Amino acid sequence: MGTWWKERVFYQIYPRSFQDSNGDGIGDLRGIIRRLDYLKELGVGAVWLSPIYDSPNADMGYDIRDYEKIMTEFGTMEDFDELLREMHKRDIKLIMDLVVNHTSDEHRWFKESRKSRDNPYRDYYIWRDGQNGQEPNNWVSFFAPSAWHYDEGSSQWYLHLFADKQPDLNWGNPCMRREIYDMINRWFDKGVDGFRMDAISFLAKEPGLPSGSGEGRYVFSPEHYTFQPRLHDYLREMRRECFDGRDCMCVGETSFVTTDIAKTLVEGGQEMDLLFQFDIVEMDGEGGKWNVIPFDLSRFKKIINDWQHAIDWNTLFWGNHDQPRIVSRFGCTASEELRVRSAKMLATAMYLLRGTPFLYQGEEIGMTNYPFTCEAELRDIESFNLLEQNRDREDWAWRGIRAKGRDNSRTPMQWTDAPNAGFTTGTPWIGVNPNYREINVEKALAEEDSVLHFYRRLIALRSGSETLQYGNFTLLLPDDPQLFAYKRTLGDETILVCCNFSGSEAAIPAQFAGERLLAAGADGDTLLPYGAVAVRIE
Ligand code: ISL
Ligand code: CA
Repeated sequence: MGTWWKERVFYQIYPRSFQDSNGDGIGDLRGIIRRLDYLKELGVGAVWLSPIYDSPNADMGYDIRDYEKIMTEFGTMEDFDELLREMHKRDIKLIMDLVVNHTSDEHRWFKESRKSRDNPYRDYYIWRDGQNGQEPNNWVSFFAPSAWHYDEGSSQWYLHLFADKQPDLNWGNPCMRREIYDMINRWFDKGVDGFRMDAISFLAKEPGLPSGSGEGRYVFSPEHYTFQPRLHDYLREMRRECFDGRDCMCVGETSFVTTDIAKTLVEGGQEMDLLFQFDIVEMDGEGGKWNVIPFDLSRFKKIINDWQHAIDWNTLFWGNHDQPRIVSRFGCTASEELRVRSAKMLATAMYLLRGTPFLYQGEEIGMTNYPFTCEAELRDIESFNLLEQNRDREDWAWRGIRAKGRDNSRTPMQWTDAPNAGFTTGTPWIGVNPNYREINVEKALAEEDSVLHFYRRLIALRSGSETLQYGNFTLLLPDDPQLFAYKRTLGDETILVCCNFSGSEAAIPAQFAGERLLAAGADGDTLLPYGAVAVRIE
């Protein structure tokens, strides 16, 4: 017991959209400093900061031009040092985003690399000759039709699993790896407490880069670049070179992970401490995220139960900067009452499980998806690519964007009912959700029953309870069509949680009689639609 990253609640900040301090419409580091007391009062013990490094923003900071310079719009290195100091003063840990599957094409290494085939940096990236004037293989990119881009100057193609402005680094090159480790260590020397490892599943590509099997010119081929044997070598090396011997943590963003692969990553403490799995956030997509299907409670229960038992310690999250807003997604926004209640229910369902909670900014006030209607309102390269490739079925693409587009979670944090929700005095870089007069921090603070106050109580409850932190997990009522329920036990203490995921009332089963620790929409023995209750049993 006593591991800080198991006991603290994490809060993800997307800096561009959190708080602007100088009226340029872009959130910045000084804006974050201004809101640290807010986070402290919420009960947050650690912050994950999405990338704040110098970037041309083809993918909003996930395309890094210089790992050791702060993005000009966000501030200076002095601002960063002050932010870190102010966080530590409040006993809030800071973890940074580590984006090392790729850099920006404007990174110094890539500019060198593309100069000529014999440049010393050539091998820092993945260059290949074409095949009969076409791409070296048929891999599709997440943000473009092909994962290859032809470089006129040196007459070869480079690999980019994401945008063409995000060339993949060649992890087979030991000099490149050394430079990455040195960079990580310099951030540690500054005092940061850990890293969230972006797109970490993809670092090692299958030797020979074989084409994927499937129809069509470009084929989705994750089997050739996820969890390759060498990935484990790189992660162990990184651990030895950077993490060992420090009081730090790292959490991997492990797209495509299974419970079996997860064991190899987190067991034995040799590769990563925690990981983000995708099974929950991929539940409402059929054959890809854009074919939206309804929430399926029995499937949800199975996923949670499998993960809770598969590995010792999970991450618990509903959202992040790549996901839509959870209350619009798996809750209910049909009325203000149901928005508030379902937001509380979702928090109860997820954050009393065994693992480390990661809240995404705005979730704690129940922020919702944005009613996007036209391309001018969008900013995300993934959505532009989707529209571009689906001109023949734009209605389908727009349904996907409204339900799942990443911009839903990137609209500005809603602080007050002042113009632009108190986020900026200028013009925000992306539109503020029109519902900010009803949904904002100031209003939520003033209302005892708000989602925000509920999150505070929930975090305080969890932080003060060894049973909720370290207790065993048992799924209850596995076949109930409305209720998601579970038990946490430690020593002779038992806490039961019961959540109504349906739009109809449900009777609270008799076993849930006990001291009510937390409740939303629990009316006597009835759980109202989207209600939740947590009880301590004698
Ligand atoms: O795109 C995916 C599958 O649809 C994901 O599995 C993908 O691995 C994941 O979205 C990667 O996300 C991270 O890296 C991206 C960046 O755009 C995201 O914002 C970041 O979270 C590239 O750096
Ligand atoms: Ca600013």
